[in-house]
Amino acid sequence: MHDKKKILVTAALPYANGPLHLGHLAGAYLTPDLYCRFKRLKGDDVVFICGSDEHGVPITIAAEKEGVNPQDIVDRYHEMNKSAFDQFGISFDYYGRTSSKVHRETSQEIFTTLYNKGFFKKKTEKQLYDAKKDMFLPDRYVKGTCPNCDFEEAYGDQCENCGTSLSPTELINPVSALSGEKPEVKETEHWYMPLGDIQPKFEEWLNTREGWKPNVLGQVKSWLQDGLADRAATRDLSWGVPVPLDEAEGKVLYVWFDAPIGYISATKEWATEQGKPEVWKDYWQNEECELYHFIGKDNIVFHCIMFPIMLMEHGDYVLPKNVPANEFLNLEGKKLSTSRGWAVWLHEYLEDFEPDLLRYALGTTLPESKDSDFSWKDFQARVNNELAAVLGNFVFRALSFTGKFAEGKVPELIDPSETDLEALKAIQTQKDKVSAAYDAFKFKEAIQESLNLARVGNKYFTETEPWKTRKDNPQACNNTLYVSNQICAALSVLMEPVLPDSMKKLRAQLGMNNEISWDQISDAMIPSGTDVNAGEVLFTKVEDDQIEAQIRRLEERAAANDPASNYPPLKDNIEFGDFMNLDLRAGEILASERIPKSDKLLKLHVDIGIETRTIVSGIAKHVDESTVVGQKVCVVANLSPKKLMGVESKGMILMAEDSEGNLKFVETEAENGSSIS
Ligand code: B3M
Ligand code: ZN
Repeated sequence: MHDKKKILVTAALPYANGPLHLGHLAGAYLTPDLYCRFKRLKGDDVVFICGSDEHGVPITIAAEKEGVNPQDIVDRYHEMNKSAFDQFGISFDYYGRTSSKVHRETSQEIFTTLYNKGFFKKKTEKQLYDAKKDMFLPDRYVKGTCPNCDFEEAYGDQCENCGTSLSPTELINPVSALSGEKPEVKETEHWYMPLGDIQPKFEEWLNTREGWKPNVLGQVKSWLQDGLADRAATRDLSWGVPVPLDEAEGKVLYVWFDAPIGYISATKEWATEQGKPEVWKDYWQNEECELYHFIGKDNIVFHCIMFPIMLMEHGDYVLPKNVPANEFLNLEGKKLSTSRGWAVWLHEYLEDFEPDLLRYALGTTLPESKDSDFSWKDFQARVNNELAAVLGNFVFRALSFTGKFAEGKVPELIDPSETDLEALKAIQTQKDKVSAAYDAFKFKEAIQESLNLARVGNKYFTETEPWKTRKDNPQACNNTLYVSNQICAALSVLMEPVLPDSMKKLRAQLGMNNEISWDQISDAMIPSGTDVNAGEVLFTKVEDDQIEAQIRRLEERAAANDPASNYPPLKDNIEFGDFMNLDLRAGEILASERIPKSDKLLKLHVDIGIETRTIVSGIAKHVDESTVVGQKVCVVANLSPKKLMGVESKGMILMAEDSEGNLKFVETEAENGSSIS
């Protein structure tokens, strides 16, 4: 037995501003769950922490979009996300939320300690301000052109096109995301973390870390190479943890200052829930405790640099032993995008398939060291060719054969052959390989090596031909069944981290209880004489039409979210002559009056060069009546006159309809009377 280690695992706190999708699961939640399940099996003392990130601009912007309070948004998505994780078997010990009282107090305490140590630099500086909304515009409240790559939709904190981290004042042509107005520049005061000053000390610490993934170290080194810049720990916002300083009225902590502290506050709440309120210190304030942050690559700078520096300067907390960040998961070859509807939502997935299938399919395609791709066809192939054809098939062959030809009991092993012994030896070999892979954060490898034991089992079963030996050499047949049952039992623990529900079913078939451990994996796990039963098959094949339905749903939603789809489809071609029959003229509105009893119609006098016409136009709801006089327009001049609400209309004014149904004039610079063709 190895010593029981204290292991504290955190998974990035998802913003409670929308539902979770596949990318979340593959990025930051499945891997720590695999790790924790493995470590628990090893007998380590594991605490697995996550929760909702309920502050920051992503939350307030979501609230503004829906016209509700930020609290309504976080309440809704906190519950929804907590439940989705639960259904996928993500085995958090505690799922907290950063709007809790404990979190507010913990964040304020950490800020105050750092403040008293003289950590922060107070700066007066110019920031963008929306005069119409009367508020400063930090982070995502401003959009504009990226100074690095000219992308026009860059946010004030980051350009999503080139990845550069930005500050709002760096944006070219900034506009307020709230009002669309050009922001003003106004002075304000903030407390900055002087990360650059701590850089030498930080680098010394970083050099003591071992086994960090190259994709993580690469990003960290590049930040360090550029030199760490000061970063504000406070914001001019009303939603968040209030800055605990009298002179900071109306300011809150920067969301990336308070969110990682959420790991600590959630651990405190977990300890209280255990009835041992002080026990959180055994993890956070214990040099022997191993702390691991599991995140996606966009969170690397915060977890690998900023949060460690905060904790280092505070002095009372452990620093991470490793931050095994994943890269991104794409979907069907394209970048996931919630706004464009290119995502598979977890709650939707659960309507159609078992959680274990996705855990396996994602576990074998994880973006561990580079971006990877999830496709529904690959999902089907993983389920059918690996789970059903290899694992499920082996288990079914072994157990149904035992049922039919050994009275449903694990037989005795007597005079085993070389082949029997080889197969039994594979249990230990695969156990060691899987264990080493988990310890090295190589999750795909761990899962593949686990499945390899079932491959060994299938090959062995085929080679030893129990359907033949049962007639001419019954003991050889019994030996095959003994060995196969031991392999099934080993698999039921080996594959437990990735397939918790199915392996529980398998153990029930094998007459095993659920108090399992890694050490228990051996070549003699279930004694001869144990009753086993084949029961239901563990995995059923996914059919083509099920996969086609998923792909269709994805494409339909993407099409519905595509702005181009809101325009009417193009009409059929016409002949040149048909077009030439139209008499289109440049004109100008000279006068406008409302038509009584109509909220749509305007009676317009339009100068079309040759004459002045009366035209009735259904645009009253779309134009500003005070500015229509003097408006240059295009007119269909040879339309047969028509009476509308008692007024004869001679012609039509061309209007363009946008994707939301708003009408705008088609303007022209040509002099009145000019023929348009
Ligand atoms: N909520 C960002 C994200 O969801 C942020 C993570 C916080 S972890 C302390 O990607
Ligand atoms: Zn850019």
